[in-house]
Amino acid sequence: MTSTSFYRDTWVEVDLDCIAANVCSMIKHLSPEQKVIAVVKANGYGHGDVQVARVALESGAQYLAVAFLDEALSLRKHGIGAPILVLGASRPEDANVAAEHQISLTVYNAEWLIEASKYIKDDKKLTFHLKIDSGMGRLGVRSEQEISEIFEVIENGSHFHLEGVFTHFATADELDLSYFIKQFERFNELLSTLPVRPELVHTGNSATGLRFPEKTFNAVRLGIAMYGLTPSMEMKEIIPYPLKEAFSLHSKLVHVKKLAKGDKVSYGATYTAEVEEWVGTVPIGYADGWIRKHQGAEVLVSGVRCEIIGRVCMDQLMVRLPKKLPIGTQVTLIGTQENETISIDEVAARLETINYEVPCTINFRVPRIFLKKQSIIEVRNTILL
Ligand code: PMH
Repeated sequence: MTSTSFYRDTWVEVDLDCIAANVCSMIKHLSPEQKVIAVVKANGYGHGDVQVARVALESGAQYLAVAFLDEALSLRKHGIGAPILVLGASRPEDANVAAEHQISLTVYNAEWLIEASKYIKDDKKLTFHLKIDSGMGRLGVRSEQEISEIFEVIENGSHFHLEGVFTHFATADELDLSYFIKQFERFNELLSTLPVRPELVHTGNSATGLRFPEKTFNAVRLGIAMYGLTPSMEMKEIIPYPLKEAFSLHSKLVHVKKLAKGDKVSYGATYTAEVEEWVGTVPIGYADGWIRKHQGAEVLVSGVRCEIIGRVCMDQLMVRLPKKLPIGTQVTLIGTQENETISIDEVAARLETINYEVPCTINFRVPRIFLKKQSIIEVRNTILL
């Protein structure tokens, strides 16, 4: 299924040893009965869902989570047999597809179950996790009444297996804990009204797992920290173990030329050479997710920070070089060259966003190379699939 070739000089490298180390660190940080649910939605936060899922499971994660049923089905199609939870909303008419593929869905209202039972074949059972909205205001039941209606449906039918109950915190990554504590208390209140407690109870994302493992019950939904990124800048000082950043983004110079004083560069001719200078063209642009806001920012070429000059185009951008450099010289947009590093956090700050958004938005057009022990073990070029 995976295309192993690519024909352009731009790629993402994903160091799977970093993912493995981050999963192992969280497992060590938790108590032995607590499980890790590896969150691989959005193509593994842009890293590659199948490859991250495999390495997370090899490293001791016991469960996977995605946002949508399609993502879960894609993991199944790639031979991943581990339990998978769909965290987002699914349609009741798709319940049988989920049941057939042993994919667990998130449920938060009784009518959904009644509707879904019309679609689930008699020999199938849908496994689901009940979502409690303790204050995120996104998905979930908010009252005891809604919970009892759900139990009424499952007790009167044979189509459903309640495997888990969970909630999601809105502020676990903030130093001010007041809202977090409110949510924790509300979750406990509603949890205590369940007639039976399912096998899995989980509240925690990375921030909660890192800071309050004792408040995550028996599983942590590990996302951002598995990719080696801190859940927030505020939390940087209080991360209990080192996180290893797995994602880097590279390209190459495909054209190098000397500009004369007064020559202009790119759309709008917004950049003018003040003196004679060397300029390189790099084949990455906003259609890859490297958006126009990067104009004026730095990339690494031969270990030196070089400015992106002129507007970022759809498929290309230009950088000012310290000297004439050969075609094929590597350009690192995220990652390390010699003694210089451009981290995802630096890029996020430049874009006035959070680190989560940066790898997620480097899209399918950029092939992913997967490394273990610094050797390439797989290449995934979605565009040729
Ligand atoms: N559980 C749920 C329900 C989530 O939505 C997320 C991340 C996680 C766990 C993992 O969180 P972490 O990456 O902080 O560990 N969801 C999102 C989101 O919807 N927007 O940004 C992150």
